[in-house]
Amino acid sequence: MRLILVTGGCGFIGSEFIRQQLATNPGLTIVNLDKLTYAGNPENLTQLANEPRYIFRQADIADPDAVAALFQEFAFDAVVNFAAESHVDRSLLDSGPFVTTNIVGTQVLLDAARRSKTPRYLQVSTDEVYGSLGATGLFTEETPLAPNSPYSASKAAADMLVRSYNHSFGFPAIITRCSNNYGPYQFPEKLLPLFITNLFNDQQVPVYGTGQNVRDWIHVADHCRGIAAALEKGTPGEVYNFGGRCEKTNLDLTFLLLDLLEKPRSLIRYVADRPGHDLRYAIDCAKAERELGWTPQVTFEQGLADTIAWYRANGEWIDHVKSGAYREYYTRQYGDRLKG
Ligand code: NAD
Ligand code: TDX
Repeated sequence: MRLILVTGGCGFIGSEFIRQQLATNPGLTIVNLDKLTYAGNPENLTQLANEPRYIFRQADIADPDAVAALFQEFAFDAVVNFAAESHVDRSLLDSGPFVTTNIVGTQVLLDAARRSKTPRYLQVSTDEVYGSLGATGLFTEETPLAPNSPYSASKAAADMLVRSYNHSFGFPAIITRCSNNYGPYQFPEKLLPLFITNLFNDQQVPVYGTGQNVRDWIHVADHCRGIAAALEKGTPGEVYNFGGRCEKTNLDLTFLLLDLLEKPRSLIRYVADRPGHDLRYAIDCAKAERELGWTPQVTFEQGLADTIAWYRANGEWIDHVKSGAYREYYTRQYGDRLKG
């Protein structure tokens, strides 16, 4: 592939994908279409400022005219759709932007790609579309969709649209569903960067409920290698799950962070639970391993140590991100439940 459209490339995972794929594929050019919402940060890609194989366009994936113009300008070999409203807590405060970007935006992209006969389309989805697991079992690609939050409902709706375009029109689309990502450049509204950056400043960390919810952690570089493998080797119409085989309760993860950062457990603040909080996510990624030749490579121990080191070395990035709009969200989400 020579020319790929990446949407949402200024976010956490999209920016990793762009950095990784340009570094490993010398013949590849990437066009990044991003609206630059609160989560889209051009600073995530400053290292590509002088890279001729990287082209940026600011636009909304839900704007049919802007998207059509882009497909007129370029003949893409593939589209990888990362662009989304991605935070569950924000979807509980206001689901409108989730419906517009995640559902309508996907429909606009699908139509533009179908009209242009783009040979490959990859929808970056999430394990949250499967709902919640009990104490045992794993999500497979056959697990029925049962989304529980407005965020996951909007991602599941997008997946259904992608599925229908493949089924009805033979449109060559693939869906990938991944578990919780961690790594550098993650916006500090998500658990790990929020807790790491709060603890740097001896601020409290808000654990929802009793902290017994389980997430399956995967390093963002492994997720992006999986997406690249699915793009190259995946079968249109298929779904591929990616996970890290790394289940942790939120409380155990919090204890681990406190130990690594040498902070006292008194900084934990148990706050009211997230409404509808999914108990457990865990992925069976055997299909991706079997059919794509992919497997997660980064151990959680190493990945977490590297992630903490990255945030320690990038105080300026954190200061810029934790600016005015972030403070407004933080106050709205956590109110006076936290000190410091
Ligand atoms: P993010 O919130 O860090 O980044 C989202 C990016 O999309 C930002 O750059 C933002 O500006 C852009 N964007 C938002 N609305 C847009 C619009 N209407 N038009 C164009 N651009 C728009 O998200 P992330 O964590 O990098 O997640 C990327 C994708 O991966 C999402 O689709 C998400 O559902 C999926 N995913 C995330 C995780 C995770 O753990 N973070 C796990 C599985 C799947
Ligand atoms: O302050 C917090 N306290 C807390 O206990 C936050 C922000 C989270 N949590 C809990 C909720 C979850 O059980 O930590 C866990 C992880 O929360 P998030 O980081 O918000 O991630 P999650 O809701 O699991 O969703 C993530 O993984 C799947 C991403 O945000 C999604 O985009 C992805 O699809």
